[in-house]
Amino acid sequence: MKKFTSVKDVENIDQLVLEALVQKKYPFANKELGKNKTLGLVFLNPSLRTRLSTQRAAQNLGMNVMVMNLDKEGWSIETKDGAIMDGSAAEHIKEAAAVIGQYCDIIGVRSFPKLQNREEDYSDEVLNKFLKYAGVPLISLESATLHPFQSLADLITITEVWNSKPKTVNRKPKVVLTWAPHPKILPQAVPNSFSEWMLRANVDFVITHPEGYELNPQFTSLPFEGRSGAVKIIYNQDEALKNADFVYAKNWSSYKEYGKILSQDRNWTITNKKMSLTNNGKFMHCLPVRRNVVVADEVLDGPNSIVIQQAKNRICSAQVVLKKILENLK
Ligand code: SN0
Repeated sequence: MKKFTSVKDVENIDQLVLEALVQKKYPFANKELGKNKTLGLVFLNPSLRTRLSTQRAAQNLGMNVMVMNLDKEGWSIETKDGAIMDGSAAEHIKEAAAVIGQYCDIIGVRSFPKLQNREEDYSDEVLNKFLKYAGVPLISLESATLHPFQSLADLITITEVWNSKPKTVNRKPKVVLTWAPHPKILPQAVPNSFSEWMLRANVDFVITHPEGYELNPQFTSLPFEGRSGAVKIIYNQDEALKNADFVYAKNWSSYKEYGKILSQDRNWTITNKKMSLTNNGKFMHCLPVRRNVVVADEVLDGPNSIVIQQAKNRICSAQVVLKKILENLK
């Protein structure tokens, strides 16, 4: 593997999940692989799970790690080509990325969208300029449009839980991604990414959201090799939740009316009553989560919540990808 910015960088996702589960079982089996190699993690936005799990994964592989909160600790960065830099930005991304590339063997970058201009956000400028100028393999720690490590951890978790069921269950799991209310304007990266991974996974995938929250069709309706393609979108949440094996809740702001909050409807909050419509479904969320807005305490604290297992799987998700990139460096 040369980079990890989307599911498209993965040759075989089922194989990657199996290898991740091997990394989870034997976390120190490859601790010589990363010897004398350095991972640089560059954050332009806050992080808890991504920062710590990626660091832990790199350490398990014997790597050194450097972390920089570029937004708070670095020079303020200019990203536009041809900019006349007589304002507040002191350094252009061309030099910043190239210099960090001199210090690191692999670079991870987190950069959220501004949610003001759709074209600008969907050009994923920071990620793509790091790709262009860093000169070393790049991993996305959540870009303006995608969060591939999260989606890989989600698929690992679904696989683990589903495979632990008695072998008499011989069908695909039904996975429902549901929009949920939130007080703030949030990116579409997590749902975009979850959708593009679920489209390629061996699951029945449904998305439910109020009208106007349709995601960029680029991530929900791509037809491709061997699998059928389009995501089922159901606007009635109760109907969508029927017989779900996994309920993945997440808020996002509108893609159509870009960056807008179109609904704050608390009828979309995931409660025990909503979960009772499912097939004893498991509750998932990428975290951080707003309790009693996105999901009721009773669900999050209940026996069917697998959010902590999901967060734990961020380690083997990052570790399997770093392992594949390190193997390719040699
Ligand atoms: C981010 C998002 O993309 O939705 C990161 C998720 C992994 N979440 C938030 O920014 C939540 C912020 C909040 O105030 O709840």
